Amino acid sequence: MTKLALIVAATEDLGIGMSGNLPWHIPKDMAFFKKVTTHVPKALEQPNIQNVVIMGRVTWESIPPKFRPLDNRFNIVVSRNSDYKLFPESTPQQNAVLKNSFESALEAVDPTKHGRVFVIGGAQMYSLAIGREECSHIVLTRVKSNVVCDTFFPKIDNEKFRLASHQELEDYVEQHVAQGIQKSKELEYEFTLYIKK
Ligand code: FOL
Repeated sequence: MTKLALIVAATEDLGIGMSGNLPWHIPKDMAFFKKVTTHVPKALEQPNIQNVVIMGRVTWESIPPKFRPLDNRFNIVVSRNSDYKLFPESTPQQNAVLKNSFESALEAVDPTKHGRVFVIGGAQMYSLAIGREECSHIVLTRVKSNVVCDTFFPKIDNEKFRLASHQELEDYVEQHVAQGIQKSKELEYEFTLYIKK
């Protein structure tokens, strides 16, 4: 059973998106996202292993074209429309595939080639993933402001997940992480981790 991790930035009321985009621009959080999703755990490190990012079609379209597919990660995009073109006017990229359900996205993960599996959004993918037994970690950047959102992360059941310590977060991501409240222009945020009980 391949474990699943969710990674997300969300407000106190779990807002994650507005009109198909992120409601904020926090460069250090984006750098954290890139580092965490790219880093293959030391225990798995072998040449040619990369992590997987699973996302819905709306999230795929929200990533600036110059960053798509996310580099050094195997990108799996979910759309019920099997005719959807990930690269409408250019050649398909080998680290990006389209799957027509969350279930078939999981089946496309190959433990001999892939390291960690991250679900990176949006709301529909998170809701499908969080309920699964394989979902072991939620890497949550808590945005401490109320930003208007139209898309929300599902409620985190505290009977199923516990807030981990900062040390557990650093141990999980195998890197130093800024501790406590961070500031980015007018926004405050904090890097947190939830672990399946
Ligand atoms: N998790 C966290 N913590 N913050 C986020 O902003 C976030 N965003 C998504 C999922 N989980 C998240 C989904 N949205 C890119 C853009 C949007 C996006 C995810 C990724 C993106 O372009 N990433 C590039 C880096 C871009 C840059 O350096 O500005 C990458 O290579 O990861």
